[in-house]
Amino acid sequence: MFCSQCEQTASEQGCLKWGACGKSPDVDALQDLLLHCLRGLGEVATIARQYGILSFEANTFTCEALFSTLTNVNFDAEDFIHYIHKTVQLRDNLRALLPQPITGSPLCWLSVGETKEELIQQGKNSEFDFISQSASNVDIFSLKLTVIYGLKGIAAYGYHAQELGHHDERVYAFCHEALAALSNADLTLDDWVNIALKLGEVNLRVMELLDAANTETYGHPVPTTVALNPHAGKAILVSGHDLKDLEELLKQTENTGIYVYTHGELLPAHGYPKLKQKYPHLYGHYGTAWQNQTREFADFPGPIVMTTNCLMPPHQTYKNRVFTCGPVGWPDVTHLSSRDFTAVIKMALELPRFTETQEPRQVMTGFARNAVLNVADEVINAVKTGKIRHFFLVGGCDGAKPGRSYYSEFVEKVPQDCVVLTLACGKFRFFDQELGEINGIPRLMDVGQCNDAYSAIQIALALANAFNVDVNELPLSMILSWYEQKAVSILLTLLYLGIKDIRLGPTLPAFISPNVFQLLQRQYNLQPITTPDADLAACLA
Ligand code: FS2
Ligand code: SF4
Repeated sequence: MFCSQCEQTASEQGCLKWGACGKSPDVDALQDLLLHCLRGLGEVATIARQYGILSFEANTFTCEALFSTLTNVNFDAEDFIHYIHKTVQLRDNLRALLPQPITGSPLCWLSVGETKEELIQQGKNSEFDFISQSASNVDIFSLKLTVIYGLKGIAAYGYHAQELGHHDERVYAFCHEALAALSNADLTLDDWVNIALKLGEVNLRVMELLDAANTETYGHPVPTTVALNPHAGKAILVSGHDLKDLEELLKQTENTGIYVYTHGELLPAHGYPKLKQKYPHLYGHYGTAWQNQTREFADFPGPIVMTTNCLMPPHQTYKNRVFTCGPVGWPDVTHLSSRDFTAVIKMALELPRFTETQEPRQVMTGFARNAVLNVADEVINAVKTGKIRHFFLVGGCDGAKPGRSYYSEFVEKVPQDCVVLTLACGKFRFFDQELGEINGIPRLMDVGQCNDAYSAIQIALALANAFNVDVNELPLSMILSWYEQKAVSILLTLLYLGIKDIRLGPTLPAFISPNVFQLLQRQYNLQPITTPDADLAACLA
């Protein structure tokens, strides 16, 4: 087994015996075989495009299948066996439409085993081949891994946009081309740097697509107060990132007396007018970031719907109350394949209710680009008059490592004349802090999910435009935390945009080789976090 795609990786090389996330070596091997087959599909789809042959099914499937291999999404071997066979079938269907046969490209013709054991062995062999073919140049290997992981991020965003009917053929074309490029032994280090930066560009496009999908469907987020204390009554908890799943559940729970709570990255859903305002039983938020779910899910009285990552190995105390949707999977956990939440609602009505009401507690969310830019004049004025000295974007993933207390300490130490923008699940370390306001502008603003990084980028670009400066000249510092592969694609987008001086932690990706990191340091002054005091002082200098 070899997997180094997330920050939680077990050693400096990667998880080699068992995933720190709970992924078994068998599932890892099946994921490797799936990727291997997707590379073949990528090659055939790229050639087919040259003949004007497009397959909508192959496009959307590529996103779903890649998304399923992202950290903490799917742990079910049977799902991967299905994805592997479907990849081969789609590849063969597309290949049959070509006017000329493809020669000299083994992945376009690869056949896969029948049994689970054969597929696992084939997956192990494919991983071994990929590593040994790349071993001669660690820096190219590092960039290939960066591209594979970044593709998973693009696929996740593409999947969510697709769910709401938004597509861009250019995104699919890039995914297929990049998958095909992994078999091209002639590509140089510079070629791989260019593919990685191109990935950042395409990721910006897919995030734009998702932003349009979310805002056109649910309205632009507005600043919204969200209750953190439970309401007496029956309850369903929804975790992950998928707004469409949440909307369907809200529709089906109308007039049932059930209160729906968000968990983790679904907190920003409360800011969307066509969710919160339309469905008053979208009551509040329960719990914090993904790594606390085993404790939080155990304490929640009702069923739990996991719409995307980050799923942890479910404990027996609540496993029978967990339901998965879309690409998410865990063996023996009920999967809802068609957004029919009847079983969830039935369980919620049978299970105990929240009985006691606690002291009211609340947080604010909904400071996405439209909300922030609506008060752009006030913000610009506050900067010009010296009332706001600096902005910090403290955003990204959370995780279990102790070094992540850096981020809460950092926010606590941000001076009174500075504003903190945040997004993604890393915010749960400080999301309920009372940071007050500057001239009516909140000092802590939740821009949204990791999926809303586009919104934060648009805020930065609009401010740069208003001040007529380059974005790197703004009084803005980016203090990022990473965990999984969406963070990889976002980082590549920021680098593609030429954004410098990003501080990244809590540790640097294991898959980035020392030479590749040096290159990023030289060109972008990308740097690891140090201590909150030292980094704050450097940002404000
Ligand atoms: Fe957090 Fe996990 Fe959002 Fe990441 S809930 S680390 O995969 O997607 O951010
Ligand atoms: Fe290890 Fe992360 Fe891969 Fe899981 S996803 S096996 S924790 S590197």
